[in-house]
Amino acid sequence: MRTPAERYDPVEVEARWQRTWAERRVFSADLHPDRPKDYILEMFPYPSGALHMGHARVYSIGDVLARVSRMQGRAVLHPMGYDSLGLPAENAAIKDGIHPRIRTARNTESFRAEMVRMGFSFDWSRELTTSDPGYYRWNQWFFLRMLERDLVYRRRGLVNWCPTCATVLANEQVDAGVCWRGHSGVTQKRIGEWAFRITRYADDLLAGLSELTAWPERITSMQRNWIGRSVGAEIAFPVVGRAFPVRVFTTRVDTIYGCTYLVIAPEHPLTEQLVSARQKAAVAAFAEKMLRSDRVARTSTTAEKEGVDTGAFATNPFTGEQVPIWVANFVLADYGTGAVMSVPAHDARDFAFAKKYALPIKVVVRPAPGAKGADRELEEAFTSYGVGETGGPASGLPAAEVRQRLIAEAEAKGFGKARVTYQIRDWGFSRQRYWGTPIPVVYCPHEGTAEDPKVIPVPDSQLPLVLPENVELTGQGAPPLAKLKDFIEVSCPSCGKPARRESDTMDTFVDSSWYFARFLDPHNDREPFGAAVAKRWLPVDTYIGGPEHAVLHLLYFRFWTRVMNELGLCDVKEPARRLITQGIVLGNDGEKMSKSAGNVVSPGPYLDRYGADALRLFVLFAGPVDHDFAWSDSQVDGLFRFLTRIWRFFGRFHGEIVAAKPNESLPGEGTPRARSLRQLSHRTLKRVTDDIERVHFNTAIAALMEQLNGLSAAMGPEDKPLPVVDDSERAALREAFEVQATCLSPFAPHLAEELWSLLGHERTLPESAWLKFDPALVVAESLVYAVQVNGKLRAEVEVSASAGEAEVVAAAKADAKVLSHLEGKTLRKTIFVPKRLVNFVVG
Ligand code: ANZ
Repeated sequence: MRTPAERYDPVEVEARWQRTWAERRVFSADLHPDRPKDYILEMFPYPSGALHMGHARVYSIGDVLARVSRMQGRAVLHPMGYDSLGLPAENAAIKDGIHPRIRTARNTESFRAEMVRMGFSFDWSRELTTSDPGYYRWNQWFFLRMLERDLVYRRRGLVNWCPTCATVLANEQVDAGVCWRGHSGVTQKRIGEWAFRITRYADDLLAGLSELTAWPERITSMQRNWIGRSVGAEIAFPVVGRAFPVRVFTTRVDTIYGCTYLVIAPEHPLTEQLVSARQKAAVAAFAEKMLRSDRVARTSTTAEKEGVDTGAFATNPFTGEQVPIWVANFVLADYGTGAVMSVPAHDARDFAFAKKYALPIKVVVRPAPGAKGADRELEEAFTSYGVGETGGPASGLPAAEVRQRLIAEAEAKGFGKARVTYQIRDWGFSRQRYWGTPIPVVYCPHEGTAEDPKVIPVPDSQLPLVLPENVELTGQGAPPLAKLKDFIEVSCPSCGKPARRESDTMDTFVDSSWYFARFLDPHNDREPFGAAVAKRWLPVDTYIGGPEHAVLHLLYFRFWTRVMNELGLCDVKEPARRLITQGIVLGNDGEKMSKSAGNVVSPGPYLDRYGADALRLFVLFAGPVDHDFAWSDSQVDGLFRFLTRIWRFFGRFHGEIVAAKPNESLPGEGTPRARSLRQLSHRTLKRVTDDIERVHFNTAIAALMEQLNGLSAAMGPEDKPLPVVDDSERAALREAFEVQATCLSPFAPHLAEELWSLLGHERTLPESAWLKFDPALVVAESLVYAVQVNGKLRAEVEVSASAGEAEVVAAAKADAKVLSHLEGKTLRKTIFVPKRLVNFVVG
């Protein structure tokens, strides 16, 4: 039997257990094919310079769940890899000339080493990195399958362009004119690009949200808004003197009798065709200005409404009235039909615009008679559904009914129909950059034309299409791959004549859209992953990561899973059953940790000084998982002291503990101290088990601290001689340490393992079972009151901690010894000191 060392040396202990876990392969997902599965996944990192505290936090959260689940008898899949393609490595290369592949390999090494030092229970045999051709060849394979199904297509249109990143961005990657990498000044540019038809799944992605009951509401509602389903009608207004109509999308066709003008987006293809000669220059200048302005700013409710008359007119198909057509900033080309019918009396934007440009306002809906504002002149748009008075033939009916009738009429007469539109756009994913997956197509001018060459897919047999090495990265001019003759100039896979390869690469969000499935089968070189493993492991049971991905990755991977489902690769449609989003780690100064703020704390130095356990405890104890918290040196130090206190306490009693005969003391037996030790253990076990289940890790750790305090209080202070203990107390102490090691193991796995082995266990904690508490010992907390009669201690009574004065006094009076001192005397006064004593003053 080993004896515990005097001083706890985390660096030595941690490295030793990490070696043992690795040698015994205790974190392999394949150990127990017979057990129920639990797939626990944290968002994999982009391997930038070094692991930071945000990583330490998210992986610690996942690791608690993985370690407990394993001990609770499930087969746990807990893998790790690297999202290693993407812009930062390329941008860094432009600065210092180090090839992205070299930098990425270096960073990956240091990430792995630090994650191992953190003691995360990953199944390292499944490690993957997306810059490996063995991984991204399947991106290419998916692309080809999607091309066959018309789920991917080439389009030419206005795209978001970030001048700093020198690339196109998806709508999901732009927030209020700022790109997802933090650069402002995103503009619109007309360019050819590739897009995934995510809109085909808009309804299904929306419907699926209601099944995601274990996702934070905040995330599902962000996705709902992003998809932005809107039910309305499309109505064609013939343009006066032209052969074509302007089609508008409206959710309030019931107000169409109040339409006094149309607005068409300045960049709408019809705008140029309908504009009058007199207004041509003004409209063109306005369109040019809009191209340079930010799309979010343009449409914000507070933005100044601006527009120009096109000089053209359209006919309201219901009334035959002619209304002017304007262009304005607040109408977007890519929503609905890119044109609106304006009803200034009932829409706030239209109202502001009409006031500014003196356009007519016509009221067709009024507040019900007697309702607030019913008799007032219109000072602002009345946007609710009051009483329709000029709905034409449907006048006077409720709005919903008016809508139905008008749509029916439009359909019958052929100038309109019911229509649903979505805010979500197809996902533009081609990037004009180097460090990404090459898009496997070739442009053949012989099968198409020189201006419009035919797109020829690269055959599967030529995959992977490997990213060339010898590239010059300048961040300027044509995309890097376009400058590589050897790569670009190929013979067409179909006709064999000279053709050109695509020079764009795929957005990095493609890589992360399906990596969770590749972890099931990372070495498969025949298919992305096998059907049997998919059946065994999908979906992810718990997914943990940052909420900033709400409408990016967390939307894309739901789309991709639907595609994989259609391809017959898996039978689930939703990738993750439960989602946990974590808060961010702020710097010492309370600001978000970032290089530019100069407040980055990296785990390395703390690992050297305090070890991984203290660091893990800190990030888990600092607050609830979804809250932000600030880094604090002194708290890490405090948690390290907590661990060393456990160690010293354990050392003091180690001799007694190993001398204990197991199961010596049964409930109800043994000394009062043995009984209260046992209650403390079982209560702690219950609290920690329940708290982990609820993902309340900070309170679970608090319960462990209380356990240690309780133990110290029961066994006397450190500087006093050891109390004499009997067999029942020895057994109770042993049980206390078994509980402590078990409960500590998800948070501070190394110290826990050391305690566990010093208790004489042969198997490691991950190979052992989570302990079960005994309900009989988890009675409500109790308190002991001293009972005095005229200031003299006569008895002690134990009552429930929640007992009030009346209950405590009653219990005190019921005690035989107290009773004997009260008998025959007059009770003059009862003094009650909460949590401590009752004193009966008698005379
Ligand atoms: C007439 C009308 C009258 C409207 C009224 C509203 C109130 P959601 O719910 O977001 O789908 N709209 C349509 N296409 C637009 C575009 N490309 N750019 C800017 N606005 C556009 O909003 C639908 C409403 O937004 C439509 O219904 C249209 O204005 C406007 F009392 O049509 B409405």
